[in-house]
Amino acid sequence: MRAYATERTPRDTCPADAPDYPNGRVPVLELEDGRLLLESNAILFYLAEGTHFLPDDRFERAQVLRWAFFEQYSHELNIASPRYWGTHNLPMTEERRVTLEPKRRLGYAALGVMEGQLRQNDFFVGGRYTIADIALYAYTHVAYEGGFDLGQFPAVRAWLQRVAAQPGHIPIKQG
Ligand SMILES: N[C@@H](CCC(=O)N[C@@H](CS)C(=O)NCC(=O)O)C(=O)O
Repeated sequence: MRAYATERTPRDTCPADAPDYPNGRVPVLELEDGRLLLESNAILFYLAEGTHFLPDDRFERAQVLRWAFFEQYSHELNIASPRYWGTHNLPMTEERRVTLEPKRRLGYAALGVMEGQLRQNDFFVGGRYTIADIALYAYTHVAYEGGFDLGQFPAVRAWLQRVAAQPGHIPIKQG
């Protein structure tokens, strides 16, 4: 199994209309038989099947999906993009400038939703560490690189520490 996740996939070597990379984006998981799986949360779901990172209980599995969809629709779009512009030194175009304020507002709103959940719970689903936590940890722990201040979210900060303390945790900047 191979995973392509650590580098940005250049558009010129990975065109959007290539059949295997219809979105021209990483991560992509390649299975032993050559099949490719796109979308980070689909990959998490696939890898977690049959492990304690994905609950067996029907309602809890649906809750994992709930947070995965939340991550894609409310969190990643608003928190990861400004970070990406900064970490990749992209110019602050008019289009980016116009979307920055709404992204900031919606990103903080998403962090507020997380804060509410984590005030009552150590982890997002079922009181234990699951792929819902992994999905949300990814861009939350580097949100400061996109200009987000987690100072007003103590429960989120405590949860970040709990996730980083999980066995096998590998920091993002360690290969
Ligand atoms: N919804 C996708 C988003 C993937 C995505 O946007 N990946 C970025 C890097 S984190 C990318 O490949 N960007 C390349 C580009 O936009 O050209 C997922 O969660 O897998």
